[in-house]
Amino acid sequence: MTNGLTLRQQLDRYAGPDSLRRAVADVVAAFAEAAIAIADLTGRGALAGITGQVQGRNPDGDMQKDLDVRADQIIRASMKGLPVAALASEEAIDVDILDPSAPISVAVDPLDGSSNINTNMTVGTILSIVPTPADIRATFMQPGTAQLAACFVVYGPQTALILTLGDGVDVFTLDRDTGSFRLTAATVKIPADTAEFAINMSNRRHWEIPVQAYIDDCMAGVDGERGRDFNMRWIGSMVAEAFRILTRGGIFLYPADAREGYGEGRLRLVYEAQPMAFIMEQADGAASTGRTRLMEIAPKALHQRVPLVMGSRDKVRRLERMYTNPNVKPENAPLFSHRGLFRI
Ligand code: AHM
Ligand code: MG
Repeated sequence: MTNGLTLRQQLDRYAGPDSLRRAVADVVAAFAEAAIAIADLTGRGALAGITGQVQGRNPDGDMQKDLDVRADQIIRASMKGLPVAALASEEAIDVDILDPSAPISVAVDPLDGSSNINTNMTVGTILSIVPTPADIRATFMQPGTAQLAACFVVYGPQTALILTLGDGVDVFTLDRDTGSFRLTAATVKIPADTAEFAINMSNRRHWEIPVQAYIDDCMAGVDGERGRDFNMRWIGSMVAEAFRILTRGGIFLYPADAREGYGEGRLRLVYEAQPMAFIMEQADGAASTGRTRLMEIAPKALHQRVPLVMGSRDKVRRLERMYTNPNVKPENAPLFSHRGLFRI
């Protein structure tokens, strides 16, 4: 259980006299303050001038909404004066060099779930903290295993901050009376045995066969291979799906698919998948591309995409087995054989 510590108190305990840890603690604290400002904006919505209107496109070609832009500005401002060497954001083409001599660097997705902004659904902010290597240009080319901390905030009915400093995962909830985050769940563990999956089903026909086979088994329920019924959830904000998985287990998939531009899925490696993978693993879950442990991938480009499967460890392992199972072939996949798509 928890002892109601504030995030700041928890960070001070973690940092002690260590200067690298102090830098991490200060950055997480500043990020949390920025998140409170973003939570306020999302909560006020149209009253704060947030319309969900498109303002342009980000480096990846996604529509950029007004809250994306505001959130990016708030996060950038919060990092001023901190020991941060480089800042990477989903909303900027290039890395921003702040203090090249600083020991740590940060990558952020200022607003995850942008398409949900004007529908009053949960969105969030994601942070990854990495050490600054000798060659600063290699900062965001490090595998996920190099991360020092990962954090995300969900702006839902509650504003919650989920944090790993490399030794388990803690959940803090925003106390609106004091304006501070308080520890509400310590050392959370992802339940292993739950029957929920999350995937954008409308893309089914574009997925690879192993993903189709995995989901088809879930859909077959008690009548299929798995011998039990499953339940589907899809919010369209990865942060919300991740929070649900941390709370009650399950699996989330954004796989590669055959649509143009989706050959490596949709989610970005550096500031979406890597921090989520770190948090999942620290909560006894797993994160994978289906073929590879996600944490071991070294990015080749800042805005690189990656297929992401995360959640309860057993479920992620089962999906991985689909990729190596010689029986999972087009002719054996249930819907394909029923419909005869691959028959001549
Ligand atoms: P964003 O950071 O631009 O909001 O994109 C990421 C989001 C994820 O939160 C979510 O899982 C996914 O995009 C939904 O994509 P789709 O609309 O293709 O289902
Ligand atoms: Mg995102």
